[in-house]
Amino acid sequence: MAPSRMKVFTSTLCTTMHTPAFEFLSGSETHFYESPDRPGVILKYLESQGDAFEVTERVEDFGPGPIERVHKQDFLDYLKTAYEEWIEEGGHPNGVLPGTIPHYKVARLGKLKAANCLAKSGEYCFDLSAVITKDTFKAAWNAAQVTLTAAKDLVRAADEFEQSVEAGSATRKNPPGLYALVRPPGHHAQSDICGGYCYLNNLAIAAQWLIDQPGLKSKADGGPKRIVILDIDFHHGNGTQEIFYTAANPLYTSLHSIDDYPYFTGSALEKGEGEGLGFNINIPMPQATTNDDYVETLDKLIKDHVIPFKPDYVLVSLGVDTYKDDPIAGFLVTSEGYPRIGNSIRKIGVPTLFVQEGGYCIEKLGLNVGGILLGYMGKTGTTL
Ligand code: Q9C
Ligand code: ZN
Repeated sequence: MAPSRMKVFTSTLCTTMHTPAFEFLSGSETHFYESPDRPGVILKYLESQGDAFEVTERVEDFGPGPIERVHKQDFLDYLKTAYEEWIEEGGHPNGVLPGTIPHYKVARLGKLKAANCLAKSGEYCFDLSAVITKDTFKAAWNAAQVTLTAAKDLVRAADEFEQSVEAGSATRKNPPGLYALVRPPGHHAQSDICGGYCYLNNLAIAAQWLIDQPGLKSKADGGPKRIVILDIDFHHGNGTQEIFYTAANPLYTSLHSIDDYPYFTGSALEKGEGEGLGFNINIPMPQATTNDDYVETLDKLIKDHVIPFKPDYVLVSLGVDTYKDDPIAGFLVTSEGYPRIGNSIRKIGVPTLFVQEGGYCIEKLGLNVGGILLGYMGKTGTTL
């Protein structure tokens, strides 16, 4: 039997606590696009889809260990205390925002140490879109814990699936899927720098945790579980790339716009280093990419790289800022395209955890995220 309901892991302890007042877009001050309203509209859509989804607010506490495996201690200490220090120094209660970022043509990092929070805010953040508000650290921490809770359930679901396949009651055509509905997002957060609405890299933390579990062995080679990260957010996941750049597992793959944010990463020439060489695959696409172009490119990536890696799990950085009306992006994917994308991911035939990243067209956010998840389940949305 194919699993008929997809489990959705979420918690208001992450989704509503982080509330920056504004951001800058092309030189003007605007509302914060990565809005606390985003998870609510997604949930509302998922709950309108008959009984396709099962929402749980259960969050397990994995402690700091799995987060410290991915992020550096000095960065975590900074994130935890930044807001308080900022206020003590006389910073605006809106939150921590760098004024000076140590540009590579200026900085001599290591020789000069940031003396106060205003200086550190530049050292630990690469752009102006990751304001640290009063509860940002707690929200990001809880988002990581929710994602870890989902990752642990992925292990259970995958084991159950394997047994069902052996017993002949399930086929590899319908692998189980799970969804971590979290914010703030994670894929721009590197090991020791935040940016792009991201503070802690939820998906990277979950991937490393899965690889680290001593009792979990890969079906392919008996080593640690093999993971493919499929990053389908419009923007390149510079954070996830950096975190795993020298590792042969997970395999990081990304489809993204080459002409857009974060501008200085995401080239196809970035292939990984050392043991990681060949295990970082960037597929930049032009602005105005359409459904057909996107699905064709995704299918080729899956055939050429994802399936040959023999993953035990697939972790998807799920962004729907590829949508044609996204206010900060530039692709032309439509709401009809998302079920096709989900269907392509289903055809990998491997248990998959979807982790929420970007997507800023609030009106269609539920429909588009839901489209991917329903497409993965071999269903289509009722209100397409
Ligand atoms: N013209 C995510 O989707 N602002 N982050 C860029 C673009 C920051 C996107 C302005 C965009 C961050 C998770
Ligand atoms: Zn994005």
